[in-house]
Parts: sequence; C-alpha cells; structure tokens
Amino acid sequence: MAAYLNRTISLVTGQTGPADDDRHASSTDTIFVRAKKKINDIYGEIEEYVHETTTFINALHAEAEIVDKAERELFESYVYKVAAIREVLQRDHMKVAFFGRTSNGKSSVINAMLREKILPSGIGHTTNCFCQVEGSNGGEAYLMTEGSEEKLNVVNIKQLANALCQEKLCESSLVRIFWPRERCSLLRDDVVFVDSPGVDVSANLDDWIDNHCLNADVFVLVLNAESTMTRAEKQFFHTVSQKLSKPNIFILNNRWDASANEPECQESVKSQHTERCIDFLTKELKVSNEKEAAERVFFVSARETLQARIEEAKGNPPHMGAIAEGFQIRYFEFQDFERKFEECISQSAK
Ligand SMILES: Nc1nc2c(ncn2[C@@H]2O[C@H](COP(=O)(O)OP(=O)(O)OP(=O)(O)O)[C@@H](O)[C@H]2O)c(=O)[nH]1
Ligand SMILES: [Mg+2]
Repeated sequence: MAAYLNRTISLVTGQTGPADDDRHASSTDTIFVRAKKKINDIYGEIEEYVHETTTFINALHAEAEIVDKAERELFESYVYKVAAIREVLQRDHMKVAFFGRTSNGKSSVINAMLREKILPSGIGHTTNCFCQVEGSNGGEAYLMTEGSEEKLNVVNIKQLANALCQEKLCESSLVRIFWPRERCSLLRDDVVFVDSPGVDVSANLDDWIDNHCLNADVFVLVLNAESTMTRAEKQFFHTVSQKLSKPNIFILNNRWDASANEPECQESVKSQHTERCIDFLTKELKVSNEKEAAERVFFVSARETLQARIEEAKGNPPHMGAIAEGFQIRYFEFQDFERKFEECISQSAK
C-alpha cells in the first residue's frame, strides 16, 4: 500500500524522485488531498469491477457448475474487502487531539499550527471544555455548542473567549469552532484539531476518552519541559492505549524557551526528558519501537512559534520581538514536528 501511495503521488504530481525538504514542506498538503482523491477514484473503479465479476460468476454458476462454492465465496469476500477499504478512504477528515496538564500550552500549540491566535490561551485554567477547530467554507468564522444548530458569530479571539465563558459548558462537552479553511493549509486539508482542558482538572477522564478519543487519528501530548511528566498525564494515555490499539502519539516538550535561561543544564535536561518520553512510548505504553519513538519527541516553544508566524504574516522576519537565545533551533524543531505529523496523518489516511 505504501509503495502504491508513493506511486500514486508521483503520478498525480509528476514527481519521480524524492522531493527536497523545502518542496516537501510546501507541497505535502496538496499532495495529500490529491493523492487521497486519486486513490478514492481508483478504488471506486475496483469496486465496480469486483461487483461485475461476482455477478458474472454467480450467473455462470446458475447455468453450469464451472466455479465451485469456495471460489464463489472468495469472490464475494472481495466485495466486502473493497467496500471496507473505500469506507476508510472516504472519511472526510482526520482528527488530532491535544492533551496534557493545565497551562502546558495545548491551546498555544494549536494556535501555532494554525498560525493565528484562534483559541484562548493564558495563565491558570483557561480551556474549560473540549474545543474542536475545523475548516468552514465561504470565509465564515462561527461556533456551535453541543445540541444546538445555532451559529454563534465569532470575529475575534476575545469574542470567542467570552462566548466560551458565557455558555457555562460542562468540561467534557464539545464546542465546534469553524474557521475559514483558506486561512490555514491544515484546515483546508480537513484536519480537525481538538483542544482539551488539563488532564489534571478532571475526574471524568473515562468519559473524555469515550466521547472524544475513540475516533482520533493522532494524539499530541503537550508537556511542560520545565517540569516532568506527571502521573495524571501518564494515566490518561495508559487508558487511551488500553481502549485503542497502538494510538499514534506525539510528545511535545513545550516551553523549551525557558531552558535558554539555564544553558549549563540544557543538554542534560533534554537527554533526561528524551529518555523518559521514549521509555514511556516504548516500555510503558508499548505503542512504538525505540526508533519510531525517537521520531515522536520534540522540544519546542509554541509561544515563540506563534509569535514568529504572526510576524512573518506581517512581512517581518520571524525573530522580531523579544525572543530568547536558540530560537531558530526551536523554530526548526516545531517545523520538524509538523512535517512528521503530516506524514503520520497521510499514513493514517491509507
Ligand atoms: N514561555 C512560554 N510560555 C508559553 C509557551 N506556550 C504557552 N505558553 C504560555 O503558557 C500559558 C498557558 O498556555 P495555554 O496555551 O493557555 O495552556 P493550556 O495547556 O491550553 O492550558 P489550559 O487551557 O488551562 O489547560 C500562556 O500564558 C501561554 O502564553 C511556551 O512555549 N513558552
Ligand atoms: Mg487551553
């Protein structure tokens, strides 16, 4: 299947060799959507052929016993197999859910990926229910609460934060935020982002998992690099991985800009965190091997990345503003995370 997808990508895009990194970063989104459409079309044709063949074989059997029962059953089983593959391929969005302790920067990471301050972020317990950001058509921005069809208009972050406070929502309820898809390539590609309250503020983690996690394609655990992974964060992912087989998990050690204040211990802290994160994925959750796990752990600063992207959008260099030593390395690492994330999303779509 992987070779098939690669071949399809080169067919669709006309690329025959591996693309260089820059081209890859700028074209992955469109390749993903176009390859998905092409594969859908091909499987549509395969479904028709399989269907026609089975009808033909069954008609033949009615006239003369040329094909035995086992062979007929085999042909019929292909109908179901192709239908199952088509069902997976036709899913119209990929869902990524962000978890971690309060104030670790979950909402900031989503904002950085979307290149705009969409979700409220701030000190203290900020996100008080599940917030799903998805693309809207026609340039409209609005939100919808659970059980209501009413579109509440949102023009800016302040209004959104107010609307979320006024709604008096329970922590496991869901608010859907529709944001113009042309404003972010990931929204254009039907990636849906789910922000959550801190895992340390709820006693209803099982409900959260049943209501919001079972259909997630990718999970991002946002940690605070200034401290260490907590029991609540570990427990949450233990439960997720009991309910889902081998969930795709990325770990972001966020607020890594804080390490710039203590350069003398930066490397030792980084290797300590890396080892713990890899052990967590490989030995505790058993969701990946050492090599895969090493590709899933990142040291980033969501705040800096968002700030840099807002400056870039204004035509300024990304390092404008008060940015700590080592910003470029952290910025590259965030981009590296996004590239691996997009690869993972493309794999899950297969
Ligand atoms: N220094 C630094 N501060 C950050 C970073 N990311 C987020 N923050 C700040 O940390 C505070 C909390 O960030 P949020 O994004 O609201 O954190 P959260 O995990 O969504 O928190 P809750 O919604 O309360 O669960 C905000 O004041 C952010 O500006 C970072 O990488 N570095
Ligand atoms: Mg938040």
